[in-house]
Amino acid sequence: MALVSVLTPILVAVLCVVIALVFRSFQNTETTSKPESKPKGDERPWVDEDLQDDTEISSKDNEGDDWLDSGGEEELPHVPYTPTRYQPEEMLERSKQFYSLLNQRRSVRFISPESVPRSVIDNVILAAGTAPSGAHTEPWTFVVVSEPETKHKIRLIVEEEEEINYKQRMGNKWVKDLERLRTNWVKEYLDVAPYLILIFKQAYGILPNGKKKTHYYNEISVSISCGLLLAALHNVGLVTVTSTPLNCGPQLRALLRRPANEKLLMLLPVGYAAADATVPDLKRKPLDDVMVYI
Ligand code: IYR
Repeated sequence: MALVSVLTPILVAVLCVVIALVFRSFQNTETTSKPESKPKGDERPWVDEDLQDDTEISSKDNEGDDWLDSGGEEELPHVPYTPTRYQPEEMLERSKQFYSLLNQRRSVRFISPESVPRSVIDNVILAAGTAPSGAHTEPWTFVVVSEPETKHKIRLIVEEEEEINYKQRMGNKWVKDLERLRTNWVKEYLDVAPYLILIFKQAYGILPNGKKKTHYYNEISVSISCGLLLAALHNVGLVTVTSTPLNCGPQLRALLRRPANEKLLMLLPVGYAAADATVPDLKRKPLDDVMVYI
C-alpha cells in the first residue's frame, strides 16, 4: 500500500510527460509536413506554396537597405511612336487571318522527337520577351533544355510529384474534371520533345550591385509573355502543352541552378506534333458567351 502511494505521483508525472510529448509531436506533424491532400474548402489547390504571388512584398522583406530606393533608376527619354495603320478592309482581313491562325492552336501531348532549329527557339523567346511588364521590369527567365539527361531528370521529378498530385493532392473533383482530357502523371513528352522551355517568374529582381528591385505584377506580366510564346510557337508550326507542374518548383529550380527569386510558372515541351498525335475534340465558346458589348 505504502509502495502504491509512493509510486502514484511518479506514475502521474510520467503520464503527464507522455501526454505532453504526444501532443507536441502531433503539433509538429501538422505544421511541418506537406499537406498531401488539401483540406476541404481550399478553393485554389492548384496554387502551390512556392508560387505564392510575391507582388506584395511583406514589410519584413522591405526593411533594410538591400532594396533599390524608389526612383533610384536613371531617367528615360520618351520618343515618338507611329505604329502602322491599315484601311478598315485590310484591318478586317488581318483580324480574320490572325483569328483563323490562332484558332488552329491546340494543346498537344504527343510530340515528335524530330529536331527543331535552335534559331527558331531563340526568335520565339524574343517574341515572348516583347510582352508588357509592370514598370517594364521584364520579370521572366526562359530556361531552354535540350540535353537528354537533364530532360530525363526533369521527367523523373515531374512524374513523381504529379503522381502524388493526381492520387492525393488534387482531390476527386479535379481529377474527374480532367478525365475527359485523358491526362495523367505519365509525361512521355518530357523525354521526347526536342526542347523543354521552363518559364520562371522573378518575384523580385537582383541588380548587379546586389540590391533587390520590386517586380510589380510579376505573375501577370510573365503570364502575358507565356501567351505570346504560345502564339509564336503556333505561328511557326510547333506545338506544346501548357503544363504547370504542381509542387515541382523548388526541385526544378535546384536542378537548373536558378536563384531563389525565380519561381517556376510554366513548363512547355516544344517540338513538331507527332505524326499520330490526337487532341480532344473540344469546341470554343461562341462570341456571345464570352463578350458583352455595353
Ligand atoms: N498539372 C497536371 C494536371 C492538369 C491540370 C489541368 I487544370 C489541366 O488542364 C491539365 C492537367 C498535369 O499536367 O497533368
